[in-house]
This record gives sequence, structure tokens and C-alpha cells, in this order.
Amino acid sequence: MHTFMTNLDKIVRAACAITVLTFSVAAFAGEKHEHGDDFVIGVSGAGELKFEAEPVEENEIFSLETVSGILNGWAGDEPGFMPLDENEPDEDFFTLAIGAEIQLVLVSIDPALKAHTPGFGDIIDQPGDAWTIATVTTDPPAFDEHPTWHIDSDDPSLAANQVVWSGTFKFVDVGTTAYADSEEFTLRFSNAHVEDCVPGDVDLDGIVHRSDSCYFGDVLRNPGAASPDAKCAADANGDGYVNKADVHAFFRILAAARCGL
Ligand SMILES: [Ca+2]
Ligand SMILES: [Ca+2]
Repeated sequence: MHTFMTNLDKIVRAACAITVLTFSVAAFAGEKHEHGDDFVIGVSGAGELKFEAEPVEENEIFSLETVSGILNGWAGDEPGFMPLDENEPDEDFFTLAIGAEIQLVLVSIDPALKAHTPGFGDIIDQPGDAWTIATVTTDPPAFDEHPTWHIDSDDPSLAANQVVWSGTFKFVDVGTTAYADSEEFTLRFSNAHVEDCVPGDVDLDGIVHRSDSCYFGDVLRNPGAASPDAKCAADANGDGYVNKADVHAFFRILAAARCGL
């Protein structure tokens, strides 16, 4: 009996740790429309494009809002892209020189996630697609460009059980400065309100309770009929999809809640 209780205790404590970790990731998603979410682009002393980006450092998930009309599904314009405007030699981070022409180039992307260029002139959704963010014509450089990030509900490849969509990009210079490509980076988006997402609270009443297990089963069986927020709560293992792999994690969270931990 003692061994059983010890193991159970380990399980529920692990479940609490998972819940806290998920909360800490989700907390950053609430900071919308602040320049802290934007990329700052510059170059190293060796001539390689660099960036500073809290969303990448913090592994942020951007919540997209429901849209219909020109675009259907969920969309938003954060993050955007700005230049470094003052040299930071201590960090080997310098301003872009006149003549730099900076592109955002797509490396890989989840189905149904896309970026529309400002003015909706182009869609970035295939590996190799490139959007010219800005050409530098001033010293220091100045631009502030935001694409429209979009999870497309009209796209037949949209996965019904998906919670988080990812795209991997890099910055490329096609201007006269010929800087080397930046490191690749990944951006993550969700159609759920991830800042409010409580893993396990699938009926969205604010409490993790055994009644959530019925709703969890419903989402698992028919994710296409569930709301994005319910799917976020049902993604108990936090891997961005609702599927059988969440069952164990869900019941660990439920056990932790029932024991008042
Ligand atoms: Ca609940
Ligand atoms: Ca999952």
C-alpha cells in the first residue's frame, strides 16, 4: 500500500509539474500588440543576419482571432519585423547597412497555416516562398512590417485535431550588402485562446473535474465538432494535437485535481 501511494504521489506531482509548465508557456501569449513580440533584425560583425525575438526565446504561441470574409478561419498580425536601430557591439549585433534587402523565406510549414504579405498581394505557404520585408535606404534603418498570419479554415488540409500550427523561416539578404542567411527560427500559432487554456478543463467551466472526462472523450472521438478552446484543453500532453497520446496525461491531470494538488 505504501509503495502504491508513493507511486501515485509521484504521478500526481508530475501532473502538477506539467500543468505549471503549460501555464508558463501560455502566459506569454497574452502580451499582444506590443513591440516586445516583434523581431528586431540586424547583422553580426561577420556579416550574418541576426535577430532578437522574445517569441522565439520564450517559445510563445500566438493566438489568432476568428475571421471571415476575405479570409476565413483565424488570423492576426503579430509578430512583425523591425530593424535594429543602434549598434550593440557587446552582443555582436549591428544595424543593417543601406542596400540590404531583407526577405522572410519559408523553410517548412504545417498544412493550412500561411502568411499573407501586407496588402494581401502574396501568400507565403510553400517552402522557398519569399517575402521582401524591406529594402534599407536610411541610416539607421527604419521599417515596421507585419504580415497577416492565417490558419485557413477553407484549406482542405486543415487537421481537425490540431491545436498548434508551426512554421519555420529564415531571413535572407538579396541586396547589395549580400549578408549571409540568418539561423532558422520557428513561429507557433493557435486558433485557441492559449493564454486562458487550462489543460484538462475540456468543458471550459474553469475547474478540472471528473465531468471533464466525458467532454474529453467527445473531443477525442470527434475533434472536428469541438471548439478550438476545448481542443486546447484536451491536448493534455501539450504536443499541439488531440489524440490517444493525450489519454494518459489527461487522467494524470484529473487525478492531481481530485487530490487537491
Ligand atoms: Ca471543467
Ligand atoms: Ca496532444
